Amino acid sequence: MSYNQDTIAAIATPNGRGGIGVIRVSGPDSVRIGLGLTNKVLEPRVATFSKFFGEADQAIDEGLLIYFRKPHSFTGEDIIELQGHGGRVVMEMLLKRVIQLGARQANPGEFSQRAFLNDKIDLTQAEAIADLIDSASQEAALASVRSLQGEFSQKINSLLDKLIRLRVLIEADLDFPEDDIEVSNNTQFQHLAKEILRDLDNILGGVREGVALSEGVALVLTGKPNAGKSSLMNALCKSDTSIVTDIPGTTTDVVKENAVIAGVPFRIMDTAGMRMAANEIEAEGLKRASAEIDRSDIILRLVDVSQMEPPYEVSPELRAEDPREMIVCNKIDLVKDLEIPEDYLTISAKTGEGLDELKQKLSEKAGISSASALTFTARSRHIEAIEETRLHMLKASELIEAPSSPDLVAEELRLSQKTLSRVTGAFSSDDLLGEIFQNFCIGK
Ligand SMILES: Nc1nc2c(ncn2[C@@H]2O[C@H](COP(=O)(O)OP(=O)(O)OP(=O)(O)O)[C@@H](O)[C@H]2O)c(=O)[nH]1
Ligand SMILES: [Mg+2]
Repeated sequence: MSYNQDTIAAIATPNGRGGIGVIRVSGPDSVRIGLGLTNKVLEPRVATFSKFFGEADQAIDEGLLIYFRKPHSFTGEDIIELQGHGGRVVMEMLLKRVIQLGARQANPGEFSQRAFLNDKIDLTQAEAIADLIDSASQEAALASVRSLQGEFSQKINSLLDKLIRLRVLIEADLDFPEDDIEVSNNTQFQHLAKEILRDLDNILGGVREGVALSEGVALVLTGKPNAGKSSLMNALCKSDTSIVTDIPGTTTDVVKENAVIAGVPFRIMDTAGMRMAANEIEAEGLKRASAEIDRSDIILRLVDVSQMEPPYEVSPELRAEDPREMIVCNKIDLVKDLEIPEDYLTISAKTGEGLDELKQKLSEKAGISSASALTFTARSRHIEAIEETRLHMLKASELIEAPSSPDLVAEELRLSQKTLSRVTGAFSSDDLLGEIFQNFCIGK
């Protein structure tokens, strides 16, 4: 991806009132713009206090200006950072002046995109910046910092090194493509291929945890009408987002809310109670509910125990049908001497009883017992790339074992390397880059 080597500028601090507001400028005209604003020649990495002058030489603000000379800057280009007063009008006047002096308003994520294009960071690090800013919990933030510092990239790069080593060995055999791989080499190749597959599996485990941390675990609440789904949603989110009444069929559409449970961000979805639809609205609600269930990571099926008859052991209501499903018995405050088998969770969405245990179980089911020091943030696209790499590696491994012609193995290894390189962005399409950076905030 090539980019216009023009100079970009943006307000980097959030919109609103604050003690300080920051404007970032990056590109070849930065120094000239700094001079135009302050009438001062800037020294790299020195904070210069100055007035910031407007078009008619009047001061429009005063503050600090710092110059980072290329390539020792975030983007790898000349950067100036203005620290003025953090009010909307002041910031907009300053930005306007910077644009007048030759910069253009930056697009979302354009600074990070330039950092990527100038090899200052790779794609996983760029994504980690956005994840860090969007972190919904401390665990997610710490995991983003680990990705930003390159821990995730290092794992991918060391795997790529192994892959390249195997490729070089196999390609040496390509001089004799009509023959099978030499028997003496075969064992060594098999060994290396197996090692790469093992590493891929290990990384995949960590990446899945990372995705849950950065994208949030999708949790759908389902069950019969009046089971208490909306009450539970409100209890988990500590809000009253979802309407609760004693009329069955209160919730018709999918109600969404985010909550951090035991350090793990969840996207919770309350749905319409499962029953034969009474009318068109309810039928549409049920259709939406099943679509969310299909896409979810965890299905929490809530059962109203006050409506059940013992013996509970044989109740079909308490049998999970899907590995993602978790059955939870609600309204235990209404039932005395309950003899529910111990492995079922019993709660009261009303009194809060059993909710701590439920939260613990939810974070365990999400696959993140406690966000460990080894977790880094990751995205679904990383999982897809690693899974695809795994398929090519499996094929390569089978071909080596067969044994078959080295050029077939070489092709699978080439594809493995290409697919895995997508993670760090060494092989990536302009479309993918556009999609990643457009979701960043302005000024980053
Ligand atoms: N005693 C008791 N009542 C509860 C509990 N949880 C929910 N309720 C009551 O049960 C009724 C139904 O609760 P909702 O949360 O609206 O149930 P729902 O599953 O969302 O129902 P629909 O949206 O109609 O499918 C309300 O009157 C709640 O106050 C509980 O743990 N104990
Ligand atoms: Mg409801």
